[in-house]
Amino acid sequence: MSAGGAEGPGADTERLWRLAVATLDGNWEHDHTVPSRTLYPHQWSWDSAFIAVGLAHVRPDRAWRELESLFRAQWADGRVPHIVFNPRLPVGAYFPGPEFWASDRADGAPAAATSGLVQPPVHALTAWLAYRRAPSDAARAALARLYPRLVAQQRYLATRRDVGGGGLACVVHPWESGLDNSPAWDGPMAAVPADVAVMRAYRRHDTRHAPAAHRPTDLDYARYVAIVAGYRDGGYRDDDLGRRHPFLVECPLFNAAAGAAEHALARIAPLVGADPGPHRERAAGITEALVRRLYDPRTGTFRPRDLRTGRLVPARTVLGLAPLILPDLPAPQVAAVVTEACSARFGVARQMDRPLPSYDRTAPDFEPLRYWRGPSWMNINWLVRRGLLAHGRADLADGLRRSMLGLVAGAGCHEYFHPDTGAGLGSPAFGWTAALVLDLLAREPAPAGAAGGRPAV
Ligand code: 9WN
Repeated sequence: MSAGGAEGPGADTERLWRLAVATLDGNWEHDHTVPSRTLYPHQWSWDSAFIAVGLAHVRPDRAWRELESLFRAQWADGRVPHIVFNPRLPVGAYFPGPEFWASDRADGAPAAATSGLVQPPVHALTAWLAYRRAPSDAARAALARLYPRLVAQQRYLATRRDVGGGGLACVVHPWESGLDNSPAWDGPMAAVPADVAVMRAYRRHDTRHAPAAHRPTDLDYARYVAIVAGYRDGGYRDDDLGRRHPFLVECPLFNAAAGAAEHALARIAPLVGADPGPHRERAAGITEALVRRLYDPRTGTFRPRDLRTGRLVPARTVLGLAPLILPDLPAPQVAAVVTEACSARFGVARQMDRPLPSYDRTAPDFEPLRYWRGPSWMNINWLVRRGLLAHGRADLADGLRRSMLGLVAGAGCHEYFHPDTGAGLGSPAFGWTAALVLDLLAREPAPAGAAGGRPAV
């Protein structure tokens, strides 16, 4: 394939650009972009963040509407819900739907029906990138409106979710990690009491649109539903979680996103008349806590910590590479993570056929078709590529970029991809895949006021 390859941009670039824009336009829904018209027809939190990065290249006004519509559904305590339900859709358009989450019964929930969980806080980073891509008075005004909400999002995570007391936020459900059925959660999930028979009472929506063999199992879903039900029945309150909640994990990707958010807020603050100092301090604190609590010197990797057992989980997943996005990650950890990324487990190289898989390719339970247990995903590859660039590995970042574009050139804007064959899997018209392709294709930001964004063809 030639899209954005060493041979330079060409017809393939133009074709990809058009496909990506058409995919984003097709998924646009009055004030947000749906991840997928079929599988995920509502608004998802980290999807909207990634999507805003792509929209900033082509429809900057929509990038801000995307983020602002999400943050309008922020709860009083600062949490940004992982799903904002579109009231125009019929009951059953997604499971579990608004009737299951019952946010209207919880204190501090917004007027819109939402879930009560969060997702990785990549929004401040993407707001900063969207602004840098298309700076304007309107963009600065949008940033000024978003800034206090982004700060409140961080405060919620740093206070209500620091259940371990060590300076990191914990996730209370695998859905909060964004990598729902990653092998990283197998141990913590096995401890969650659930009976697969409960699923007889529900109708799964996902397996109507994707093969069951690609999706989490019914037992996974029984546990997902059980964890939500317990949290919901406690009013989605976070006090005393350590005593009563069955799933509590500190995730390296989630916390790396929180650290990157503080770095981004330090860049945004002067633009909106705020002090960047506290953001820099908090960023340093998160990086220090990540290294102290989640870095495993024995294997040279970052791993999630299960707060129920106090132990790091054994699986080596792509989550462990995410701390690379922190510009202040210390050199020994940078070197170790780059070594892990370049190992046979993940295969990063200057010339690579396929992007990163979501799980260690050499693991006996690597599953190339099942969701986050093997397949390649654009958002994770995009984050790791940013991390490689941040730490001076443009050579590896370029290999990753070309392999990512090769996937989409071959298969289209799919949700995820077979890690060996590159076949497209899941939804065929997926929002963040399209958005991040635009970001990979675009040149670096044009100077303020210049027309930029579209690749030379
Ligand atoms: C549950 C929307 C979301 C992504 C997640 C991905 C998947 C939902 C699901 O889809 O999760 O939140 O129904 O499987 O795992 O990362 O945000 O694209």
